[in-house]
Amino acid sequence: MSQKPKLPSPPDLPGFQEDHATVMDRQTERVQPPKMFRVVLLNDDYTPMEFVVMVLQEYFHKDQESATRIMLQVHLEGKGVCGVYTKDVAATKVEQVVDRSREAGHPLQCTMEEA
Ligand code: TYC
Repeated sequence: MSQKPKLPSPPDLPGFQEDHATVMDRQTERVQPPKMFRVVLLNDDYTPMEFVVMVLQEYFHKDQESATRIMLQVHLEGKGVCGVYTKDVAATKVEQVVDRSREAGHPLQCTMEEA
C-alpha cells in the first residue's frame, strides 16, 4: 500500500490563526516602515530669536528664510516643528539642541512626539 506524502496542515503554516482560519500572504510578512517622530521647539521668554534661528539652520538644515519662519511660528503660536525623523535621529537632535542651549545659558525646550 502506497503512502501519500504528508502535506503541511493549516496550523503548521506561517500566519495560521485558529479563530480566522486565514494564512498571511507574503505582503503582510514584509517589514513595516519605522515610526516617525516630530522634533518640536517650544517658546519661552528668554532664548534670543537669533539663537533659535541658528539652531534651526545648524541642526535641522533650514535656510535663513525657513528658519526665521519656524522661529516666528514658535514665538507667536507656542510651538513649531523642526523636522520629522526616525526615533533615534529625533532623540539625538533633541539632545544636541538641549545641550547646546544649556551651554549657551538659554532655557530653550526641544521635545519629540510621534508623528
Ligand atoms: N520668545 C523668544 C523671544 O521673544 C524667542 C523664541 C522663539 C524663543 C522660539 C524660543 O523656541 C523659541 N526672545
